[in-house]
Amino acid sequence: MKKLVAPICLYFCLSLPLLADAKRPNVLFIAIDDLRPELGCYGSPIAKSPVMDALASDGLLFNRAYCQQAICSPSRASLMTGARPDTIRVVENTAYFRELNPDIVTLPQHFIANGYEAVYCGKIYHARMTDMEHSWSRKPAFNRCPFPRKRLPGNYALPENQKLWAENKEKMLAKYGQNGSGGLIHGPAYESADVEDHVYFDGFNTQLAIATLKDHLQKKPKQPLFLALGFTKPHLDFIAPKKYWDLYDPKTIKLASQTISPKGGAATGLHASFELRTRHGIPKKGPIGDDLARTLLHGYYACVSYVDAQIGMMLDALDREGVRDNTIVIVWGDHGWHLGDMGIWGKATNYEIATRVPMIIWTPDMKVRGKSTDALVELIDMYPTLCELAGLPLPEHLEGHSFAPLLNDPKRSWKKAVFSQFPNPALREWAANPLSTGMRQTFFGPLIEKVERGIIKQQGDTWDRDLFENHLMGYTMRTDRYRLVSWQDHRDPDAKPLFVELYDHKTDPQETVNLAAKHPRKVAPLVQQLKLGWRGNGPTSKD
Ligand SMILES: [Ca+2]
Repeated sequence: MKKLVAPICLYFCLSLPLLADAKRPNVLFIAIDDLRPELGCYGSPIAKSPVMDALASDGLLFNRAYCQQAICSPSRASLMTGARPDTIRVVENTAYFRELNPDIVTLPQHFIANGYEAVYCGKIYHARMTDMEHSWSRKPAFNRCPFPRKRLPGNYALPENQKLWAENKEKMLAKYGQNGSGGLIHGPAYESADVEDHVYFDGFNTQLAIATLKDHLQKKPKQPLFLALGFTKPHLDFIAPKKYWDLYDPKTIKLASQTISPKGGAATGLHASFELRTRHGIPKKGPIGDDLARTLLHGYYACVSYVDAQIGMMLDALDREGVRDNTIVIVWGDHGWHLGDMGIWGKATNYEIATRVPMIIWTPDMKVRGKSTDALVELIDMYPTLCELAGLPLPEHLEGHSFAPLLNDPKRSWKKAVFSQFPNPALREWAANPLSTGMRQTFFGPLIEKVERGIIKQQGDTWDRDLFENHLMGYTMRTDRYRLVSWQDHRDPDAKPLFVELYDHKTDPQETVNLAAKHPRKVAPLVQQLKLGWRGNGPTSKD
């Protein structure tokens, strides 16, 4: 034995740092804005997504992944901090998680602390809340990108659309002033221009990410890289190069099949499609006609295919640079989207269509490939998962569970329930902010009054304007079989819910009938289960 001591010691002394570097995988972290799980690999007969389909066929597809809140900033802030919206107090788009949680350690920040370089291209956090100081260790290689960033007015490439956007901007500013016009300035809801991919933001950012990968590998070949690439499509406006529109025959595009609100559902559970209606050419009230709906769907699918093609270029770059076999790839969407489903357009609800997200993971050494899992998982689980897969310790503040065990055993039993939340969709602005006076003065005023009348009628004596506008929170829980939505005053967790919804996915996967009033015996235990929260509904032990 004694003879072995010296060589073993020598081996470890010399090779541990090298081994650690060589074994620590890169992470390609791909975020897609407003992508609902409508891809070929999710069974869509329409969407053309060959790259993501191929990734899923060699990786693991999550059939039941859910966001924590169906709107950009809260969803992303929760995922990136590993803490839930209520914990970090980010439940609308303008609250900055870093200002409210100065010391919280984000996912890329934790990777940096463990020896990684971390860099982002495109949209990872929301808007200007980029957390540059803490979450990222370098800037992208702008100087090595083969294309310049084009500044397109309103993000449109076609002059006629740029003109419409500029005219609308002038009109809204004149009418409502700077404060009341923030979300109202838009041009058309879609654009098909015969331009190259990099002319628009997502194509440019893909090239930038590829250039940054090359730059990193040349400058720091031994340092593992956390590369985040965030796409802004298929978020409105549905803008994509013409060649992606040409992939689809509009005649084959089917409109939403469930176009009315849930029977007996919460009057406060759905909004009046504010985000879409701000666009030029979209009716400011009333239904969206079938022809327009079909064009909007066409635009959405074109954007999905555009993003899919960019992911293909990014994955090809990993292969070309020889790092694919040491890179974890994860692709996710920040929330779902109602494309006319339940009669509305947009995100920002507590229902399945808005809370369910696409998620695909691929790792070089996963043992099971090309499978999907029905396990209930949440975007908040990504932080501990990536830590586990990269061999990093887990920070104590995390409120999710690593789903790494599912990679090798996709059918194992897992969480009992997952959780999302959204403040009153009907009486909030599109950024989930409380309604401003300015909003009520816009063309939305009558729409708001109409939904408000419905809420007052449903709630009777429990209607309270301040509570419903500023303090109401819908907490929703998805179990294997049910979706429960409990509308309550978030300031008092013990108060009786103001309204409860129950949907049975075994018999009603589109959530068309609220069963809560008819089945109080089913509701009671589920309300108790909801109260146990994520801590009381974690993964079941296999043994
Ligand atoms: Ca989003």
